[in-house]
Amino acid sequence: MIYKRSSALFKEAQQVIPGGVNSPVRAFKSVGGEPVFVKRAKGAYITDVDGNTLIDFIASWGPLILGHAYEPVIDAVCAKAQDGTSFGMPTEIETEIARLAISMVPGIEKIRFVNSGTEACMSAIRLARGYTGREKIIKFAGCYHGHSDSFLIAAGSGAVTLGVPNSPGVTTGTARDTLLAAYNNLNAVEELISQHPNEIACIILEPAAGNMGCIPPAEGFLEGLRSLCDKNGIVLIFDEVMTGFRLAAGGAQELFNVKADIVTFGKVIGGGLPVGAFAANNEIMNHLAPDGPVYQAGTLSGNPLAMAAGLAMLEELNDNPDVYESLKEKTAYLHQGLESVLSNSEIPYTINRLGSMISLHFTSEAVVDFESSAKGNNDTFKKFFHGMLKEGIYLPPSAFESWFLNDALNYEDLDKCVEACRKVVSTL
Ligand code: KE4
Repeated sequence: MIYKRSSALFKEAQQVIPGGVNSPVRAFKSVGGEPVFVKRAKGAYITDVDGNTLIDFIASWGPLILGHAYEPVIDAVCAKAQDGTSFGMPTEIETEIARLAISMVPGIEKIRFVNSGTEACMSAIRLARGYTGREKIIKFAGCYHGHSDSFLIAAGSGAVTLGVPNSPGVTTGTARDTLLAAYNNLNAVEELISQHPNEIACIILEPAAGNMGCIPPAEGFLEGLRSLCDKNGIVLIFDEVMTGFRLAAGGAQELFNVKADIVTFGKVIGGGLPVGAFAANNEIMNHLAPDGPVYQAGTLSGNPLAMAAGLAMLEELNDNPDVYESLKEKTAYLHQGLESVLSNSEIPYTINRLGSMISLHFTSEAVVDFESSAKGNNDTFKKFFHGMLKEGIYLPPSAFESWFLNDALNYEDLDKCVEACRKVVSTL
């Protein structure tokens, strides 16, 4: 694979954009080397600026669950654009997609659209704080909810409890209100609740984590959080930016049959355009401006082009629910293929999988939280990533990410991924 043009474009980009990218994970910092610049993509295949064709296992970090440049989405956006791109006034299509999302997702009665998953999660914790009158939040080490200050908090020393900023610019005051627990550890949550009686507004988590690699919730974990929140008047927030409309039409709430109080969305709900959303029952959502006192706003929220893309995507998923079984079977097939290669190698590995999310960790330990995910051998991952890229397989450029399958992938593509894995593993 030649990356001459990508390399030249990267040098140019770095002159005018920090790190040459508009989102850090794209810069290949954790795998080394230089990012690939995309020219176009269709279905499961990316064509980069050097003319290389890559089989895509990121799907733009999740949104493109039906593949790139999906006709109904493209047609909807092109048609909508003829009528104008933005008005800052209410439009009918916002109600249409709101009605459809509410019909697909359990337990929500109203939904507010924003422009990113970050905005959705940031607004959801403000709503929870406004609704409960409490200030602290509990999040889990390794879960990512976007880049707003309350979430850029790493674990304190020792036991994962008092948050400390993990980015300059986040104040200690903000960090003080973010409490941390280890994912899948109910006792840690109980401990925090007993240390902070009546102070905790919400618990926010990825109901199945995708930002430590893919980590499904342990048996009883979600149910346990639901009952702790009920007992202590705490709002349970499922951050379904990744899992929403991906694990099932009704997301993780449907898959695990556990109800959150507030659910956040991103990625799939926008069909590849910038859309985030947060939703809850009327009692909670009616606290939101302009009906209620909790303020939240956005010039491009509910943008007609983004709504057209999202509506077309949700309609496709709602009308063809078999896609979830198809994605699950393809991901299981891939899992089996990777196992068949790795189990015959000397390399310690663990594969986690849930629905169309899968991740490969170069550790023999079970990966159940951030600490165990961090035990993966990153040097091996780097070599694996670049080896697979050379074979035309595009994986997430970080060991702390989930792979996302799209339904445009066929079994031949999956076999190519397994064959590439076989070749690369023999060189590790
Ligand atoms: P955005 O602001 O990037 O749209 O969404 C933030 C977010 C919130 N919640 C979850 C569970 C998420 O996974 C994300 C964003 N995911 C990352 C990938 N792990 C986006 C990729 C990037 O940062 O460029």
